Amino acid sequence: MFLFSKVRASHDSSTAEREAITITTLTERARETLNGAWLGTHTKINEMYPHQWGWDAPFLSMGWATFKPERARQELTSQLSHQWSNGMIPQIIFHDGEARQYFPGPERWQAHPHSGQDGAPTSGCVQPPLQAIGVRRVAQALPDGRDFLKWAYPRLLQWHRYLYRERDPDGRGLVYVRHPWETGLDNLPDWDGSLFGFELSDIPAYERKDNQHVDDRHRPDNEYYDRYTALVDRFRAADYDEAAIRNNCPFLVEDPAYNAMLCAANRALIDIARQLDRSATEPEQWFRATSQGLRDQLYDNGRFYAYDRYNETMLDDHESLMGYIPLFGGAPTDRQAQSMVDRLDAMGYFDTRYALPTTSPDDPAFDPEKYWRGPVWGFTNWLMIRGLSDYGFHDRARSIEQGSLELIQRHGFCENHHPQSGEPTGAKGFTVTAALFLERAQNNSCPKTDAPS
Ligand code: 9WN
Repeated sequence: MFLFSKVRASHDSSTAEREAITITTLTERARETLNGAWLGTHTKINEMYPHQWGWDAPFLSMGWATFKPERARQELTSQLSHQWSNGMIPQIIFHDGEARQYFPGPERWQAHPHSGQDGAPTSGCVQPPLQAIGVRRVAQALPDGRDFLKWAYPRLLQWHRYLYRERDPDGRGLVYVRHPWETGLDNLPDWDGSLFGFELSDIPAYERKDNQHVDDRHRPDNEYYDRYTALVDRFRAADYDEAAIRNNCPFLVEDPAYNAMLCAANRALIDIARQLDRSATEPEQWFRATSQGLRDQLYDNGRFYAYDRYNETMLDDHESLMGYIPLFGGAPTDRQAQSMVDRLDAMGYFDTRYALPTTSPDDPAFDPEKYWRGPVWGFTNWLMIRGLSDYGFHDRARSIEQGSLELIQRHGFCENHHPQSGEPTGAKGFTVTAALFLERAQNNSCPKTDAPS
């Protein structure tokens, strides 16, 4: 066993109580959490996010694959079935057509005509492209995994083709995101410069719903929501035509974390192509172009930086995990990886009680209670554990794993936590955390990240 065999927390008064919550008990609770959120074709993230989400769905599928692989297949089948005709896999699928307790809902997006003829309405942007990784994992758990791969592979190819065609128009090997929501790491301080760099015109009235679920102080401020919403309004006005959006969108950012996940997904695609005896030339070219783009254009002095295409500037004012997530996906050289780990140490990411804070405690924008500006998240810890393990930094991976486990033992499956106290700072009953727990518990030997076999 890699990390789950011994849970060694510091010996305070609740240690005995915590150690009594065994992995077996947590596994049962994680399964109950997923079972309770199953909606017949997909998983509701939780009460705050009552729909199917872009990168959450592949994470969820990996959790389901550990005990109900048929549901894992359905999770991804229902997501891939809502692919747009241009290949895009949307950030949100509103399966029952209702906004419910979420803003922005289908009325604000008005993206329905693009969502496929019989499909449910969707939002009109993307999230990190982890689907190929989910598909590969789920196929391993299915008795007829090859059939699933055959069904999914052309859809995955269309998805990656969309990203390279529409989001890398100059062939830099790096795809851009056009909204902070597309990064998945929505409120990192790194995006502030680009998000606040444009004139805001009148925004038609809207009502936030997120702060009805979670205390205001944990969520992005209203001035951020105004800009998030203004970008949505621009996409709608351009009728989701990517060229028109590109010409009129003040937020166009090459995010290294997004591109790193794309690298990892390309590696999964290569592997799937080989399993199906198909040519892997296209995903191989993509992998080479993006990993080289990351190394040559976005790396400097121990970390990766985002590039703002609109303002033609590197976003180097802040220090956040975005700069290190490329350890996942295999782009950095070994030397770069070593410098990244040295820098992670120097920037205090391992100094908080629970690693890894999403923004460095040394950054002036660090806020241990604010969405993506300090709290510890399961999503980012999972990526970093995998990336660090791939490059042989097992001790650091283990310390992140141990802290994550302790947070679950103390507080259950939450969206994110204060990196010092461990108190939940986001939504509760968070299915993705439960799924990632199940995935790690089953695959605790941390195999190499999606390396082509
Ligand atoms: C916007 C669903 C999603 C995650 C994101 C996380 C949060 C949404 C929001 O929740 O974003 O997509 O309304 O804040 O930032 O990573 O996919 O869990």
